[in-house]
Amino acid sequence: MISDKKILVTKSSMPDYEEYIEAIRPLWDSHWLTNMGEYHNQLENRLCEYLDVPQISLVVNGHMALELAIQAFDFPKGSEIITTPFTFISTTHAIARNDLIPVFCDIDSNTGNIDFNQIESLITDKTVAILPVHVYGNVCNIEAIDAIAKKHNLKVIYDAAHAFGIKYNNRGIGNYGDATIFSFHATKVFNTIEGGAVVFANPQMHEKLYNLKNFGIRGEEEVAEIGANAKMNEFCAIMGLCNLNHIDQVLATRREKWDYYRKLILAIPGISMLSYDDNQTMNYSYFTIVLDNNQVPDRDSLYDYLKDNNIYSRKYFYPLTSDYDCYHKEARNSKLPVAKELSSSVLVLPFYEEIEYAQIDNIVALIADYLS
Ligand code: T4K
Repeated sequence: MISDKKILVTKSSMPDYEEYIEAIRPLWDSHWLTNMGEYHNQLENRLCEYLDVPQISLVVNGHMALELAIQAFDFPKGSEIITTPFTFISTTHAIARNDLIPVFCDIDSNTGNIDFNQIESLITDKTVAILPVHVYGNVCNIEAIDAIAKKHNLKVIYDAAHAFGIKYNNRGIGNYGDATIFSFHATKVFNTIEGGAVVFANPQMHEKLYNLKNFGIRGEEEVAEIGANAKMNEFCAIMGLCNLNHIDQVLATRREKWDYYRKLILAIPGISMLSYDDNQTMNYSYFTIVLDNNQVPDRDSLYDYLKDNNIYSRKYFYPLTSDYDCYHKEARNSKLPVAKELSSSVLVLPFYEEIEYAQIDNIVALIADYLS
């Protein structure tokens, strides 16, 4: 049953062409295209409301959100940050590019998130922070992480690149930890083409980030910090404003399709899905299946088989970031058996707002046939 067209792992949500064109028209009058323009500011205000956070700082992408959020804490060079290896490479790079050392902690096989039970054993006198990821929009054990951080006087910086719009205990996910970052990349449930944002618990940190994302400039004749250029431009901000007009509908459609997909896929022996906390809402971002590792054929051959049938799933997140050449040295002594096992048995199947029910049926039937 080869699909006649390529089905990719995701497909960006976009507003109608006319809506976007109409929305960008004023830029031809103002000629103001970037550097904290009107639409940048409008999007910050609307996101504060939507994400239920008191303040937010937009940046050019999720990676710079993380890199600059870490920089804003002024940790001494060579300090250690405890983090997960089961993530996109951006998370680990953001630590290393701040001249800090990523210390990899194993994960929980039920959720894919950092295993909070193992964090304390990794703390040394160089540890300054914990950087967990709400992987696939699956909320970490916030209370446990918070308690460890308080006990050892550590900062908590959440990578919520996958967790747009999620609430935990009825509060926006950005309200937890000392900082939370979001990604608004084209592949995310909400996109600004490229984009990202940071939320800090301490409101004064937003001023610091404002400077850091604009070269550290404080005034025409004053540069106080070694900043970057990480400003979101007006075309991206307007894409965000348009996409935000439809986000509730996008999430409702995703939910219906997710429930349908989930029911079918879980009927296949040897396939499971990760568990989500009862106290969180979901954003239906990544449709991730876990194959029983004793299953024959294995994950990699299923991936290849689907590809031969024009279905492009992804092995997010394999390899572990600790296994890439540039991090191998740091990870040499880490014991990460659960992360290794999960990373070799997960597969993210195509899923997006516009996926058709017939395409879901086709994907599930192919998998069932191949595994039977
Ligand atoms: N932290 C975490 C935990 C993250 O997962 C990410 C990013 C970040 C931090 C950093 O945030 P950003 O700096 O990216 O904002 C993709 C995304 O580029 C990346 O944002 C995402 N995580 C990562 C998990 O996935 P690739 O290399 O797999 O993307 P690519 O180009 O293969 O695209 C995947 C599929 O998406 C395509 O097959 C089709 C679809 N697509 C792609 C693009 C670029 C579209 O429909 N439209 C598009 O414009 O990294």
